[in-house]
Amino acid sequence: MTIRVGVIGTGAIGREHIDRIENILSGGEVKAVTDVNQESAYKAVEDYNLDAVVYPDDVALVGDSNIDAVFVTSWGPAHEQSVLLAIEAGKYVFCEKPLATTAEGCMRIVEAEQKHGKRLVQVGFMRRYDEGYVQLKAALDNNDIGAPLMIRCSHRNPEVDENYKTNMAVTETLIHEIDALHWLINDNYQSVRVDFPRKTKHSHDELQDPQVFTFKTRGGVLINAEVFVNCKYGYDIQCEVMGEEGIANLPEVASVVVRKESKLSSNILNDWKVRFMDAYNKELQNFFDSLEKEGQPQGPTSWDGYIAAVTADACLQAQETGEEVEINLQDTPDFYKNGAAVRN
Ligand code: NAI
Ligand code: ISE
Repeated sequence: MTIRVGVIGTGAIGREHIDRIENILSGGEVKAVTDVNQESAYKAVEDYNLDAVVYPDDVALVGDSNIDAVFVTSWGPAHEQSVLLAIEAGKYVFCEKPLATTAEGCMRIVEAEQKHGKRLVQVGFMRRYDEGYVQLKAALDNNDIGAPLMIRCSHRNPEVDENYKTNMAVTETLIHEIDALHWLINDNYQSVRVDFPRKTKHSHDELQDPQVFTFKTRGGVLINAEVFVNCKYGYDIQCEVMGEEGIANLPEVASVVVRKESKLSSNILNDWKVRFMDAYNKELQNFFDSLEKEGQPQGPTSWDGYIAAVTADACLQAQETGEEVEINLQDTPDFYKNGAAVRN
């Protein structure tokens, strides 16, 4: 079975996903594209030699009866509308993060999906497919280091452009940690506060950088998550879990270690596209395979998108107020209980 895909948003990650669907993965084929920048949509068709229709907007693309699954890779504020349209049309959806930019928006999607009666949506939290995170989770699930007590993690980008503002450290960047960490330890967040160390000279007026978020979970784990998006030296994702019996670290990306001229050195990656390439491939292959085998996606759910949005909203409030902010999730509907990591 080949899943016929329509892509909404042919920017950076839209093109990356088109490339992997067409050239790396099996089980999918891009048959339609759209972008508010129509030139970009036509260029994607040309660059990837697609046998695909270019539509003027998401309404027209979703209405195409030859499309089985919709990939939502437009910018965040446009996601909710496209996902709701796709659910209404009964199409499968792969939606890049964020599922929607507010918790209310995510809840509208959750409600629409439940009304449809079957899971249709997978959210692009690709770290759950990264080999390092998979190994770290297996060690924790296997009780290798006993009960987790503390987590220290970092999300560092070499630099960001001038449009990147303080709030985007949460909505664009920390959102990956927000999803990955509660999944790693099967726990939910209770509160968050944020501290702002001295600002790097490499930032600009509207971006406080770095930022340190401190979460408490319902199970009592303390999480210290640093976001530093002008760190200059590379793209670096770190995670250390301290347990009652030992410590488990996210593995470093494999890189040759060179001893030369009195120096010991190895490379650090510079680009998220490269760091998580295998994870993106696996998440999308899993999406296609699940549709074929199970008739519904098995990856991160709309409920995971909702958890991330509620938590992100609390982080934004913590940024603005300087206070510790409670994170209040609604109870998980039965519909999502097999897919979401839950401890209510
Ligand atoms: P981008 O700015 O390169 O591309 C977004 C594209 O969407 C642009 O071509 C824009 O014209 C188009 N667009 C905006 N509104 C639209 C609408 N209503 N209908 C159709 N097209 C529309 O951005 P990028 O980096 O590709 O990010 C896209 C999404 O993917 C964002 O939500 C971002 O957070 C997410 N993302 C996820 C990553 C991950 O690691 N999972 C990595 C990078 C981005
Ligand atoms: C980008 O939007 C992503 O989603 C990447 O995965 C992330 O690591 C990067 O920091 C974001 O800017």
